[in-house]
Amino acid sequence: MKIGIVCYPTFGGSGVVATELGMALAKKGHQVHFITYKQPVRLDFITNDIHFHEVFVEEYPLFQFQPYELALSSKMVEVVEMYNLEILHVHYAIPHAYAAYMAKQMLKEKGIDVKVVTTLHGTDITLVGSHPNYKTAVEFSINNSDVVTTVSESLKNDTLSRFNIRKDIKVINNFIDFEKYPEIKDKECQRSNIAFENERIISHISNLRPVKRAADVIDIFYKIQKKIPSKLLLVGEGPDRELIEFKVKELGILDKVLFLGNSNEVNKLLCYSDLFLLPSETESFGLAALEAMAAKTPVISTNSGGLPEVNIQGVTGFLSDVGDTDDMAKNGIYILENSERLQEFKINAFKQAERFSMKNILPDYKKVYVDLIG
Ligand code: GMT
Repeated sequence: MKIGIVCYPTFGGSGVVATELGMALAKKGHQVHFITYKQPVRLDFITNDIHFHEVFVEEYPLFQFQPYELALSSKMVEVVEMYNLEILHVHYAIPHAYAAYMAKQMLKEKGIDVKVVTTLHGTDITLVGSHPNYKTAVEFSINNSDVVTTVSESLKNDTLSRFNIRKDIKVINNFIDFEKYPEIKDKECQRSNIAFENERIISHISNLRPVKRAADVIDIFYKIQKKIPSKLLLVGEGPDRELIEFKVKELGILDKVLFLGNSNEVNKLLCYSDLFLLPSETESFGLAALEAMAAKTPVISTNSGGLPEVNIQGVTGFLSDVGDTDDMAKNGIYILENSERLQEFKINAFKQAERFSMKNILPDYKKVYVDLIG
């Protein structure tokens, strides 16, 4: 098959899923064309079957905002024509689904019938997409995609309740490429680089936007480390970084918190981890939690959005109400205070992650494509 993948190329979950999907398809011999404004950060696999097409928007003094959607639609038309693409798979509705609709119409005029698959990821529905500024266009482009998928049941329900949707929505969960999670726990993962022998290692990975409630991460860690000697690894960059750095300093725990910035090797960082914190306001799925679980790390999360579909209460970790940092700290201490119990949670987390392995999920996407193009 010849597939165009449109995504955000940055560290956000939707870009990660789109890139992993493209690489997996290319490994199976399909022709994959990434169409976006920068090479995707997780693209770490080169073959004849992977192509990258940069969408370039030239600055012009008249424009206050650069017309990215226009340039993206034009690029999609150009690439579909040149490489005979059969499918455009767009990740994140804004503005990708709308730009794909425009490309489809332009191609129709040339007698080309390209199929559009839209995968909704979360904030394109919950936070941004349903805002009155975007709602009409998002609803229109969902209804005019050939196939629509969401990454969780929860996001499907959110989409149906916030928009007037006439299309069937398929749920295809996010997935993990287990080849990237080798048995590195004991061999290469030198915990002594980071923590003393008696310390537990706690981690959080996100783009530090307000929806991630990074200040709650600090609160939870502060409460845990009073009872259990521990270190906190913070991976990611974003608007709340300064706020939490300030908070860490104010609480006097600067020596226990490592700010590691963005990383595209989270699997290697997670190998150190005993516990993962994800106290988000909402998560359509929580790919970061799944990545932690694939690295045998139990998860303390909120119970909002799609998180209960990933993290199982009392088995792979615990879920609490948004903002209830006392409960999250209490649960974290419960897991960490007993080594046997911690080991059990680690094994359970890994087993649950295996349910979302790429080999289980990839066939669902392939079926969508095959059903569309025959
Ligand atoms: O929230 C992020 O970190 C980025 C965002 C995105 O779209 O890039 O993530 C969303 O998509 C991920 C992949 O499907 C999901 O795992 C995240 O839960 C979702 N984020 C939210 O719903 C807040």
